[in-house]
Amino acid sequence: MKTKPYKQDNSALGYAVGVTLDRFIKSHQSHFPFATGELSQLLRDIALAAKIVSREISRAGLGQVTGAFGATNVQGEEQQKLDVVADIRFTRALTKGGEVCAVVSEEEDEVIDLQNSKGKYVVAIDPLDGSSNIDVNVSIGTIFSIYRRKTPIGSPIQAEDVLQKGSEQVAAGYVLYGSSTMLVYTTGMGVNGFTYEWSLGEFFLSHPLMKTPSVGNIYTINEGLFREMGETIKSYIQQCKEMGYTARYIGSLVADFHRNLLKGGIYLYPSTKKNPNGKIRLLYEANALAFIAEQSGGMATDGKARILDITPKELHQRTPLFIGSESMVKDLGSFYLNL
Ligand code: AFP
Repeated sequence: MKTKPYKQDNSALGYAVGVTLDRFIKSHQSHFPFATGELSQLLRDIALAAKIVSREISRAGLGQVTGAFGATNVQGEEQQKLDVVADIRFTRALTKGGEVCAVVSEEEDEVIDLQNSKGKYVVAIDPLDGSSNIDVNVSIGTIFSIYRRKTPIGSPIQAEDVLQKGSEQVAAGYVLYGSSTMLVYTTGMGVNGFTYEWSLGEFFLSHPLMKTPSVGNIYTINEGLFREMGETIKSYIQQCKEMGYTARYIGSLVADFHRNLLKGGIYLYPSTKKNPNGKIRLLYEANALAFIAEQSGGMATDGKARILDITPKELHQRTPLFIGSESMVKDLGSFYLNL
């Protein structure tokens, strides 16, 4: 009988489109010397919670999960029911997994000490980013940063464990609940994106080794705040218009960032009169996206320094954020003196 050998596609060296997230994580674990599998398990825990949250979101109009929860978070923002649901789902997954000792969440005033004497990782998370878009069926997301704790395992959690610079992240990512649900993450060796196939209950590699275009033509900013902005940023916006750039603003950072990552562009949230330190939170929004931006060839700055070099002083610290295609962020730099 004539047979035909099956031709395996090895060309992508472990980055073959269609590989499951689980298999991908496992096959890349060996790239880390002394890997124990805990970070891999932690990423799986996050993926599991993301699937559950994705399910809750997809039923948002049907269940009783839309609308305000009736409380405000530490930042004085009204919590939505799905904010609270997502916070519970992710915290539960991180607690059960056993690899994490502490969680910093947008929805919690204090650090959550998981009372896990074996956990060596700290997670900073915005469980549901873009809350104002929940009730109107527009894309929202989850953003996470993973750090190795600084103090010895088993000892009480200290400020130095949670207030680490973005450059110390061991992994970071986001989940985008959009026209499909995607998980995009990096462990410092490139950025990979996985699309969720709900009927199979699996994330599959769909966007291997993502690279952002170094030039784009999209600028993303809440221009409704124009009057509240400084002169420098106003001039930059004017230049964007003169260059014929396209304005795109969803109001969910993950969705705005993801579009610009794929198409090329710049996202700007400057300081305003209302938010003199900017609005975006350093620990669980800016740092993760800055890590991903840099890993995909882009840049992220607060207008003075690289986002990843900022030493945080507070859990819920805010920062101005300018992030996206390298040449666009550099161009913006010519408007700021020390960029
Ligand atoms: P939360 O929904 O998690 O509070 O964050 C929303 C957000 O930080 C970010 O996702 C948006 O890009 C930004 O706020 C939108 O802010 P404006 O409503 O001021 O444009």
